[in-house]
Amino acid sequence: MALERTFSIIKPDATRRNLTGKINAKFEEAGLRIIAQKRIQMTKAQAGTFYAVHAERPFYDELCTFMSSAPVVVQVLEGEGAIAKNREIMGATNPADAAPGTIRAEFAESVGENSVHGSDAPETAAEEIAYFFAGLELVG
Ligand code: DAT
Ligand code: MG
Repeated sequence: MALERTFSIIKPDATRRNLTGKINAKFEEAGLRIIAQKRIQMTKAQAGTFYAVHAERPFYDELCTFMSSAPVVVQVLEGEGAIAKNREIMGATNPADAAPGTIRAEFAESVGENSVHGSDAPETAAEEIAYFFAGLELVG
């Protein structure tokens, strides 16, 4: 399996509850390396661009309001098969369906406020990393 990079967000529901360290521990224990990380607060327009793929979904406005409601931690995770591995560590979108031990099973509050984002494919990972980070900020 190849060394990959994926993009991750620790969402407002998690930063509000001071869960950044506990979530990062899950990534590191699973062998993912945090090679870039910063705390930012997005505007609603910036969240809207990030989630443009969901623009036609009924929850889009609520999603963009939530994602801009408080600080988030944006990060790049590196490791063998990092994209799929991170999706496993995160668990299913709806915490009610998330496997025991996953971040969403342990921490998510609802399907909308579900603690973490993770890229779903190599193309989206590259686009999402480039939206938030300059190349020089990735220190692998
Ligand atoms: P994921 O974050 O697991 O990749 P997704 O890409 O389908 O899930 O959706 C992006 C985000 O949109 C998700 O993390 C939370 C929100 N969302 C998805 N489905 C939703 C729903 N049925 N109701 C409210 N928010 C939802
Ligand atoms: Mg997604």
